[in-house]
Amino acid sequence: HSVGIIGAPFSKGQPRDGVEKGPDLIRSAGLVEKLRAQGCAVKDYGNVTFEEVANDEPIGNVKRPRAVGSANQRLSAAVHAVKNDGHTCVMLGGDHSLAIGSIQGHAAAKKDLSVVWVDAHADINTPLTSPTGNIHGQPMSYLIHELHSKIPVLPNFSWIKPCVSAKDIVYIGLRDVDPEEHHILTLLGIKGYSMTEVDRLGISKVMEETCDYIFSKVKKPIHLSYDIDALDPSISPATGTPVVGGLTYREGVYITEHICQTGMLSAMDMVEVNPKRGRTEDEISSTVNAAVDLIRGCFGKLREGNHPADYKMP
Ligand code: DIR
Ligand code: MN
Ligand code: MN
Ligand code: MN
Repeated sequence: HSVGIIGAPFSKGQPRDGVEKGPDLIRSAGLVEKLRAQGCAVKDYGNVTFEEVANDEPIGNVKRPRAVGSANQRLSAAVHAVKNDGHTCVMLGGDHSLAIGSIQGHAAAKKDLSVVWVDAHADINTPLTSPTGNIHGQPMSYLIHELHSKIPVLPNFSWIKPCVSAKDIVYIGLRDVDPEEHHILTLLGIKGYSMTEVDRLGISKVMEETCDYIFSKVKKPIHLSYDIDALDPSISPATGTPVVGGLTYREGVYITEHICQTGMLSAMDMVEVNPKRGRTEDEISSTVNAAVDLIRGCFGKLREGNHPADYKMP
């Protein structure tokens, strides 16, 4: 695997401080070294820098639209460049509003994508349905063709072009979906495996069905958007909006192993790791280590063990 890493230390898609520390914390846990040790070629592109936006007053109830729009435009260009260099892109967030730029930049390089969204939340509120006004609960709505007519004009958002079809999305891990979001998911017939389906089918069947579904016509490149709050808060408590009853560590890793073996992973996001939400050092390290392991699972780490193809026993 050839991996390009981009950090996006950005938190203004939601109200809690600390999530901007995610990228450097995940690197400090040895991400690059561990990926290299498992045989990946890794280029770290460093962190995207974001402009300070003054007077970023809400538009309707949408909070900090100018900062979020501008940050995502920069991220989009950075992801596009990593894809043009031929790497699988790993975007380290930051909050989940960054999926706007990550998916947009990915789509600019690879026009037909499928999106696998692993999250407790659907993040598909429109600016008009959002109960909180936080853009990290809205990124999918800006990206889906079928919702384009429902998106009002926002400052610094005019560069965004919808680039994903409702039929090319699969959700896994849902357990905190707003009524307005549930309506959108139903209306558009979006495929999803809530925690109820994970309980009913087991994670192996969920992944088998997910891949049958996204590969039913052509094998499109996969964008995996992984919100660390998909995992149960007993494993990843250091996140802004933890929800009980989440994926186990093993279910979370299984998703990455299965996506890896499709050979179609083209870009991924690892978002919402927030050290300031951990109450102890152990809570923080458990969350960060889980994020690292999920990324490693995407790039060939197997729990059964690995050895290099050219290994010679001494
Ligand atoms: C809620 C919470 N649905 C919202 N979303 C979160 O703000 O739209 N997403 N926490 O990660
Ligand atoms: Mn999310
Ligand atoms: Mn291009
Ligand atoms: Mn979430």
